[in-house]
Amino acid sequence: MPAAAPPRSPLLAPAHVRQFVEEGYCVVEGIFAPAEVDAIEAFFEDFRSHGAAVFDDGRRYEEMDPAKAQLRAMHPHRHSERVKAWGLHPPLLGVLADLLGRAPLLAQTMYYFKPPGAKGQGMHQDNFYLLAAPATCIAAWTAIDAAEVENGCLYVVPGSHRHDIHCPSGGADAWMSYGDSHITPFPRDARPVPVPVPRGATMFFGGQLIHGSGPNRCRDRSRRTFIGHYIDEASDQVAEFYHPVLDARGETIGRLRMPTGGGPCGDGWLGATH
Ligand SMILES: O=C(O)CCC(=O)C(=O)O
Repeated sequence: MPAAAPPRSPLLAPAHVRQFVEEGYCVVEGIFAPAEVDAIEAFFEDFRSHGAAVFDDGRRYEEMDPAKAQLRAMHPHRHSERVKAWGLHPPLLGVLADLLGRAPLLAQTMYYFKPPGAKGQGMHQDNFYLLAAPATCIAAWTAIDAAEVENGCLYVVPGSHRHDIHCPSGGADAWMSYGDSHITPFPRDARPVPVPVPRGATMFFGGQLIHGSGPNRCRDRSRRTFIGHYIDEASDQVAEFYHPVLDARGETIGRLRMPTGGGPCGDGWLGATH
């Protein structure tokens, strides 16, 4: 992580970099133009209505959560050039490069529909799953609906990006029990704060930051989000689920290893996905 070096992206103010370095996250506006946000929304609404047919390779697309009524699409960039282009959107990669201090590589995309009544996601750290090393990973989380407490925005523990990975230890989530959390019980000194994100803005957070989301308590408002997870070009490994990893041109990075000896929490968690 850079020591608050002056950002090169015109979208990133020094205050964003400071917040990212000190608290582990920041919210940046204007990475996707309003028409691009509309296009992302329209693509995934089409998917909701018509299913896998909207992807370039149609029926080969596998939904992760069919039983949960398409709560999310997993790795859609592997099946659509349009989604890949959104995941590799140059202004997005520019901000990621500033925050990482190195070129980002795309490891994962997701689209969350999070309709009214959907549960949230338990508290976790992304690099527990990605196992990127020696550098960690980073998320770019773009709100398609304004995300607020009522519709289930993210909660984060500011400063927890400096923590090591918390290994699962069993027991109930002492903060809020929804979704699956690998952080059980919740660390005593952790104080989660909600992070509202306006439509079209992008929240960035580091791979060690403890985060999760609340349920969508709205009757008629979704909390849709387009998410990319990236590793830094200095990484030499990432978990199997995230291969193939792509560079800015969409080319596969062939040199990355898949960890085989287990992460900091041992072999039993290898292959866990969030
Ligand atoms: O959007 C959410 O509710 C959870 C997303 C998340 O945990 C992530 O992108 O790492």
